[in-house]
Amino acid sequence: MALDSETLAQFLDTLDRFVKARLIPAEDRVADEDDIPAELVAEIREMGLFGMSIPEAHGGLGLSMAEEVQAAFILGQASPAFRSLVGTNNGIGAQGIIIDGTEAQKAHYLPKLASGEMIASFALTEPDAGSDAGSLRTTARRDGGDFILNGTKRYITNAPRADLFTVFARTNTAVKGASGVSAFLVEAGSSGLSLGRPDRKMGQKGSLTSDVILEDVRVPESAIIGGPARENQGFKTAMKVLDRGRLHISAVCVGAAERLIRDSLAFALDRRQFGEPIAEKQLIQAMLADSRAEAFAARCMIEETARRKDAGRNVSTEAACCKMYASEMVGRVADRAVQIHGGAGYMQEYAVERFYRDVRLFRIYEGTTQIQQLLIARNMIREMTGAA
Ligand code: COS
Repeated sequence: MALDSETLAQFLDTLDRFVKARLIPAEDRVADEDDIPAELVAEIREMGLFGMSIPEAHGGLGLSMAEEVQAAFILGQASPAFRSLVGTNNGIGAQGIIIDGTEAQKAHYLPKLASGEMIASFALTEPDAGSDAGSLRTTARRDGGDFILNGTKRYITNAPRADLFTVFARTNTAVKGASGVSAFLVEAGSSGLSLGRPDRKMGQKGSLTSDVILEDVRVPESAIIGGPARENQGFKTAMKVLDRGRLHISAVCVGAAERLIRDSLAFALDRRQFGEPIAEKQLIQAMLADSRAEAFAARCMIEETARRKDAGRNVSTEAACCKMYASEMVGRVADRAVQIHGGAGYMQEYAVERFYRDVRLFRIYEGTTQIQQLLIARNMIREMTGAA
């Protein structure tokens, strides 16, 4: 455990109260303005939420995976925009440095990411490289002790807010697949780096994404995560980062599901039809019970996988199982939540309408359900046949 149990309990309790008192009441405003008010960003920073999983030695809270998922269960109860704001600094934006970075990279960037002074972003996806991430086309051409980056990254979470990008680019153009890719740390404001217009998304308003365009962006070879020795090793960094990220997203799905269930139950107890609250109707009860059981199952899978990860085990398969199950689960729960609300569930006055759109993304980003299936089955075959 990174925190003693009393400190952890206090932190989670404070987070729970903050989510209920400050974040949930601000959800409609965030959705309307497609942005998070500056005063809330400041409060989120003060609570240390940008650095939850960054090691204490570098200014973070140093939560273990088991602890981080507990925090994500709580944070996931509010609009995903809030989680997204801090998600890249705790997850895909910072973990590459934490897992594979040099001591100098950690010392330089992690304290600023932990405090929220810098926002990090993970730039892997491209217009023609989504699920097949290894086919990315962004190039990094060596020029003496530097590299020159060219390419376009797409749907990059937090790009409009980011100060630091982890850019995956092909350093070996002779290789088409994953083995010719390196991970570079590129700061916003670098000459030749620009952003596309913020994307207009189906949901998750307030979580900002855009293209990142690289035109002859020059970086030193020391910008490779892990230093020049890790040239062409960047895809492995991406996969390790995603293993952890998928577990985190799974926990956020559980948080959202628990919120949807709570809202649905409250509505069903209040709403009367045929002379009684609809919560007394067995067909409504069946939906509530299915949702509760499925959310509980996902919670248990995630807690167990997080424990295994903290114990040093390879959890690629389990993390993919969690991501697949939890993201599909919250989709079903959101659908039932709208159904339980009836006509009201289709109206913007009720949070379930917004969550129904928001949670759709969980089945897509950080690896689609189909990619999780592919990973799980591929690992099963390898385990059975003993193939490396
Ligand atoms: N941890 C460490 N190393 C890993 C790894 C992991 N979890 N997964 C793969 N690797 C290594 C492999 O061992 C392999 O190394 P060698 O070349 O030394 O054998 C290398 O990385 C390439 O892996 P693989 O052969 O599995 O690459 P593929 O091109 O077949 O890609 C998938 C595999 C499809 C799983 C990958 O492209 C993927 O995850 N796609 C989805 C991308 C995604 O999630 N995008 C979301 C964007 S971020 S929001």
